[in-house]
Amino acid sequence: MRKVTLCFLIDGDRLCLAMKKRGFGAGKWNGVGGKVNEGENVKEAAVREIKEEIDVTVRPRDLEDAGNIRFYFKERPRWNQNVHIFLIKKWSGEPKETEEMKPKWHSVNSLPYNSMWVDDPHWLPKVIAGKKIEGEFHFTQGGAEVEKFEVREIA
Ligand code: 6U4
Repeated sequence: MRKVTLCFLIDGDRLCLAMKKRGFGAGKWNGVGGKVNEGENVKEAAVREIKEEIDVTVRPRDLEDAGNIRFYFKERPRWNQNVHIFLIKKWSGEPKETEEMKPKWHSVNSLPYNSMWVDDPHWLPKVIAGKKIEGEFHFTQGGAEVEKFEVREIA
């Protein structure tokens, strides 16, 4: 299964989400991340994607492991992915728009869930609250509908 990263910068009660401008999940507000390349570990991949997608520099030790979720797409098993989630409280630089993503700070109390992946309301509040999670979601309709899911708090 594809191994990918998903990273959230958090500053008090503000969360940085980025609008994906192209590719998988285009048009959605999301965390920052992408595929883990050959020869990279998950944290190296996260650091690279954050730099490429919003031009922010993060040290590997400042990536807080918030757990992982496996996403299964019924009609498109090639999209199945194991997403490693990181919460980040320390970084350098201000998020900037790139060819791939347009970042924006959002209040954690009013996140744009209608323009996010449909699974996010089921687990993102836990991650923001500092919980570590493990879960899985089974999608139909190419990711538009959740058929069944489970999210467990593991720390
Ligand atoms: P391309 O193919 O160029 O778009 P890349 O930018 O590396 O590649 P991709 O597809 O590898 O992006 O990564 C997908 C991103 O979307 C990862 O950060 C994980 C995230 N993601 C995938 N499914 C998600 C879901 N159901 N809910 C969610 N984020 C998801 O919140």
